[in-house]
Amino acid sequence: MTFVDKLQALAQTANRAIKQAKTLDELQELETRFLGRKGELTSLLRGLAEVDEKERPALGSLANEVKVKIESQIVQARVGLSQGEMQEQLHAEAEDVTEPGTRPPEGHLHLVTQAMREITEIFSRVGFVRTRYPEVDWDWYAFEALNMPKDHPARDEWETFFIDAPPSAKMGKVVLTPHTSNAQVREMEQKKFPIRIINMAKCYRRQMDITHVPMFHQFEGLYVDKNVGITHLRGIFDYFVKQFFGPTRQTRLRPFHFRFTEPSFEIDVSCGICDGTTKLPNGEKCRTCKSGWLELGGSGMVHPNVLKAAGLDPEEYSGFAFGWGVERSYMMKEGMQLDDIRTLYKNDLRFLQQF
Ligand code: FA5
Repeated sequence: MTFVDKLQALAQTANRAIKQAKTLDELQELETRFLGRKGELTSLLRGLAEVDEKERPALGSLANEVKVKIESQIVQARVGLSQGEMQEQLHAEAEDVTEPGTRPPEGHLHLVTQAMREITEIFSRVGFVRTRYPEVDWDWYAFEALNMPKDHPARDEWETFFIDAPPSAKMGKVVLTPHTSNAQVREMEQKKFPIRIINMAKCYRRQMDITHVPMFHQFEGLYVDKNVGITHLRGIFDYFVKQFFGPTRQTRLRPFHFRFTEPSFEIDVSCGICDGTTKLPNGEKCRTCKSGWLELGGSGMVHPNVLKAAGLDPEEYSGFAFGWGVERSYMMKEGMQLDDIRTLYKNDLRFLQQF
């Protein structure tokens, strides 16, 4: 086989192999195999030394042509393969931006938060402004200023959590507010009349059973000005109850006793299940109320001693206050017969998603 024959055979083999290469890696291997320092063309060129000296230049340039040809075939094949690979990758990674997405599950506010927003809105329509007072407060504002001196037995009902913090000589110990009534004296001290506020906050008591939770919410209304009377109290209740519970619901004031109001009342609202009749349409006795009334919360005219504790003259100013549980009010609104109030805070979505 002459040198030329060998050269042509190499060119053909290289051409075929390059055409058949399927990946860029394979092409790289072929480049090394034919054109590399230890490649087939290089070793063929070594054979030039044995060829007649006169023929050498012509054969050398022929070998160079073959080399250039193989190089350009490899470059072309490389372009073709990399475009193909890119197309494949684009196809594999393509995203259809018009495809409808998967909706994340939609949540909603906790029912107690929903109730608080609704209550705030109802009172704001008649000029009551929502205020926020500390949920950790001095004994003075939670009890003493509310006409409950130290060690008074009335305090027992507010089974209080005390904070392990240094007491103040003037203000006493630090407590987790057992009710929202700490707002009363704090608000009156500012002496901006008329006072028409709704204080809504967390309350804490050492209680836990099917009708009590250790952390719950109350909303406290306070209206103080000159010449505020029980008729105002009555009017506001009627308004709230009809807005929150429905236009057919009635209110009732029942004499009660609180140390910080005089006179004091429990407020009842007519039962929405039996419409205050104690009987259901099927003749059975209503199990929600038993008496036709549901107890909503406490209220009364601000006690003169409380006005005095805030620096006001009871001869000049008067006012009413009320404090109701948000959780209980909401349950009455919905006609819910929750057999355990703690269900509200168990975070069981099967329950919460119903509201
Ligand atoms: C009070 O807390 C008075 N401060 C209310 C008040 C304010 C009277 C202003 C007069 C003037 P009482 O302890 O009854 O009152 O609580 C009021 C309401 O809070 C109750 O009717 C109930 O709805 C709710 N409540 C009380 N304790 C709990 C509890 N542990 N869990 C859930 N709700 C509670």
